[in-house]
Amino acid sequence: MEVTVLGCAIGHSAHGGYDSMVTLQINVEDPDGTVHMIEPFGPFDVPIDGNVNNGSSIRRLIFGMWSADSRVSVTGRSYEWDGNDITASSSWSVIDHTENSYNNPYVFVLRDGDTPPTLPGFADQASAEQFVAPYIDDATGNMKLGTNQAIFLFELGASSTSSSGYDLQDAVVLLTLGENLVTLDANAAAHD
Ligand SMILES: [Ca+2]
Repeated sequence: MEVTVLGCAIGHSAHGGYDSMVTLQINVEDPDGTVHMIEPFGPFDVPIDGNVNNGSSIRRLIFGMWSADSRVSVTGRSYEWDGNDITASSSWSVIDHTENSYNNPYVFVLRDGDTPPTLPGFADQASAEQFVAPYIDDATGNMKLGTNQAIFLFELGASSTSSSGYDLQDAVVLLTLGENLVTLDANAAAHD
């Protein structure tokens, strides 16, 4: 499978303003309930080493053989800074919620044909719709994805859907399943 961070936008005004750190974990659940936790971007629990909120799109390929009826999900977590040494792990703590189920108010999953959310980004951040724009069909305004793809939109800061910070683009992650590297590369090239 291929996991691509299409972008992140979450920050805080405290301590002069800073970008929150975000870590991600991929979960593959076998039909018998065994869960494989994969950390393709660095450790989920160590934000200074696993942070993906760094302004760049990051793509990782994950090799593994899983049965066709395995369930795949993505877990996102954000961290806040205490104002001390920004490079020290001890200065970062988990923001109150970590989201790993999908299609709850804080994790929105987009598949082919779905309508992207129209929420504005918090402050001057780009909106969720702008993050997924390369995957929107101009004619319909709906998502244009392969049957092997899903985009996970995470809200990792706001604890209420009525908060102005609720914008569903704190992390935007594209998951693409493939039988082999060749099909995954062909898929990625189509969006270069
Ligand atoms: Ca945000």
